[in-house]
Amino acid sequence: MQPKEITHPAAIKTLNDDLLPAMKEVGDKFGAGELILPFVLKSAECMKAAVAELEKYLLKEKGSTKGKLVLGTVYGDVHDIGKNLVKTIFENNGYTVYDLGKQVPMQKFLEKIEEVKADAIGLSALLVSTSKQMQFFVEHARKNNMQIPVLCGGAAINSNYINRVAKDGGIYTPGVFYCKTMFDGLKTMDSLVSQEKTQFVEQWQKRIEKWTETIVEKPEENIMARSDIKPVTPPVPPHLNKVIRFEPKDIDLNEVWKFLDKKSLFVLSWGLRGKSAKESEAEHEALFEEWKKKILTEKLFEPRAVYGYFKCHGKDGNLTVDHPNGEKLVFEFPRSSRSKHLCLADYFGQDDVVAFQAVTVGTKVSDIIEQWNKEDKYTDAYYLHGLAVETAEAMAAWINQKIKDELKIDGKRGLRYSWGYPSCPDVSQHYIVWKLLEPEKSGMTLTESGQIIPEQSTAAIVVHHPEAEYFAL
Ligand code: B12
Repeated sequence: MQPKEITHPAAIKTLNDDLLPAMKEVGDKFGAGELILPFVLKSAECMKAAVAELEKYLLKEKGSTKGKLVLGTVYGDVHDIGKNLVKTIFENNGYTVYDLGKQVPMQKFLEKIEEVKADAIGLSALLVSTSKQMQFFVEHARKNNMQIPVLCGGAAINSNYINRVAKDGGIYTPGVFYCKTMFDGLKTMDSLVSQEKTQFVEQWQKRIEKWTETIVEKPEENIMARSDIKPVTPPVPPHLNKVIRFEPKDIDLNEVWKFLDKKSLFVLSWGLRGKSAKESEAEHEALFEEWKKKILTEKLFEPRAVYGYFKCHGKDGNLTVDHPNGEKLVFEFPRSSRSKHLCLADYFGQDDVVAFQAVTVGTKVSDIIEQWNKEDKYTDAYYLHGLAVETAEAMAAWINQKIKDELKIDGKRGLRYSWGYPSCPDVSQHYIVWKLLEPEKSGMTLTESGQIIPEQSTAAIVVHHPEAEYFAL
């Protein structure tokens, strides 16, 4: 093919006057709830294909990018749907994104920033425990007088946290920006690469100077506080100290999908919200059926589950579980400072029984999602990710029901609590569960921060006590 001597003016015009404005409009319509996320991704796919075509006529001149973003999910965190969406939207709005993947050590970020002279860095995290990496990065950048603006996003962070990270230890003047969505990130990046950058950063600095943290007054922790929960006679489990494992061949996904929360699938995981969602509801029911068929025929999921019953006793906020090897494993559960002063350990008496479970839809699906994103099949990757997420939740409900059936408890008895949620916030307690259930023998391992690999996995403790309820601390 003829080396590109010149950039074809029509190509530039099409890019700047038609395609980029069209993607901008897509973003605005999404922001206004007039377009659902799958259609945003479909537009991004068209944009990618159009730009690929245009590139035949575009001389890849130096600087023929709106800006360079180094992006990744922080160290210890395996969740990348958020990061992938940011990459898709930034790339299809003229930016060059250096995607370093997930579980990215700080050193790798620093090297890439230096290598490509990035205009900004984008950090993503799903859990509070891993979002600390954002603080560590800003502390390092501040200490080394770096000048790179930092964009932060993810399910478990908020502006309060990011403002604190930006201000503690002296305002990090290049800016630390909390981005609730990918489009917030895009707006911030547009300002950071525009002529108005200096003003934009100065306005941010002024805002952060005035910003003071809204401290939520917590009632004095009264260590003597106790809940009125009285232990009950525990149900008799069919076995003790025995780990039950389900391999993919043992799991009928059609059975599991009976526990799937379709509302959460359509609205939360498939992004069907806003005005245009109503019109396409029927369409998505059909899509759900189609995807289930595809997952079964192409074996896209490798569902596995483990659970078991163990002897235990609760005392003074600690739940001590008897490991079959005689070891006493202790879960220190926090006590709520709210009126009932609830604590998970209160639900267990002297000679009691507790069940633990861990489930996953496997690694294969994460690899396929990654592959499809590389092939710019963003929409399919998004739909598959959403179904994987909800199937992981459905697996947890399916096993939970099995435990309730075996313990002959029903109704709302047998609540399952997952670490990282308010009643038991410390995900590092997954390490204790891994000693009891050995989920690694079913393909589930833990990162340093206690996150589960594969990404679409959950773990939980099942409480048989009839008065058990979900509570905040
Ligand atoms: C779906 C979900 C899951 C799914 C997986 C999610 C995934 N991403 O793969 C499953 C069911 C597997 C799961 C598991 C767990 N989860 Co969960 N999960 C959620 C849920 C409901 C939605 C998260 C999500 O995927 N959102 C959709 C994506 C697209 O949004 P996002 O990642 O936030 O990204 C968007 C923005 O944040 C932004 N963004 C993100 N990153 C970046 C970066 C930049 C630079 C920019 C500009 C923007 C940006 O743009 C993206 C698009 O707009 C949240 C609650 C919530 N509503 O957020 C809880 C939540 C994150 N989970 C939570 C927990 C505790 C867990 C478990 C630890 C529970 C357990 N013990 O088993 C496990 C851990 C799993 C593991 N592998 O370790 C807690 C975390 C709290 C905490 N302590 O940190 C949450 C907050 C629920 C809660 N209310 O407490 N979870």
